[in-house]
Amino acid sequence: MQVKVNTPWMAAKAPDYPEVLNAELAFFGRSNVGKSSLLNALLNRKQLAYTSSMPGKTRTVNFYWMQGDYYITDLPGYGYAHKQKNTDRFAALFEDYLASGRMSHAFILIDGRHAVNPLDVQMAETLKYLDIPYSIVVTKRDKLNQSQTHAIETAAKEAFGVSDDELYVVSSLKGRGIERLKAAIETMIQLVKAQDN
Ligand SMILES: Nc1nc2c(ncn2[C@@H]2O[C@H](COP(=O)(O)OP(=O)(O)OP(=O)(O)O)[C@@H](O)[C@H]2O)c(=O)[nH]1
Ligand SMILES: [Mg+2]
Repeated sequence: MQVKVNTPWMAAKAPDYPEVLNAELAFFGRSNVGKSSLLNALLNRKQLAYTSSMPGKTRTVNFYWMQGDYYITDLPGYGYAHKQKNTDRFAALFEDYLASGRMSHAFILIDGRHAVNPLDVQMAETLKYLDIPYSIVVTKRDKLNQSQTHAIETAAKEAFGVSDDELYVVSSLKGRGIERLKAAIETMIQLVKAQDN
């Protein structure tokens, strides 16, 4: 199995996942929060990861091969499903992925324009239970002013129990905060590699 640089490896269930690499970072978050857009911003690509203003664009676990030999996975958004059939399918997809033991670190993306959502807190609890370290990424910074940004930062630190170091505020549209996140990911990958050696 060889993962291609320019195409994501898409899998709905564990037997279809690609070979494990040095590390794997995952993007979680509600539908439409901007997971795929952030991935594009990190990859410096406009439309490698499929984005849409219609929620529910991403429907599989999409593995993106990153230089330095790790994956970032783009997941479907939770909290959105047209039909019961989709709810069941997504539940199985998340169960498989969470149980896979592949993740080195998770990012929970939250939309800065909304109050902290219980679904995101629940996701954080699940990750904690599974002993998977996580950080919070506030998205769509370009839609927020200074005081709104400050308010969501404070609320996120409180609700998710993260420190300033584990909290990122980005705009994939404008590029704001992307360099800091990139640098943090770089450091994480080096640490994981050092631990493995
Ligand atoms: N203003 C602004 N809009 C953004 C930003 N990031 C994403 N969006 C918009 O938000 C919408 C959803 O973005 P996606 O990246 O597809 O969101 P997603 O989380 O991958 O959505 P699902 O795949 O449905 O879970 C699109 O219309 C994007 O253009 C941002 O930084 N600023
Ligand atoms: Mg998406």
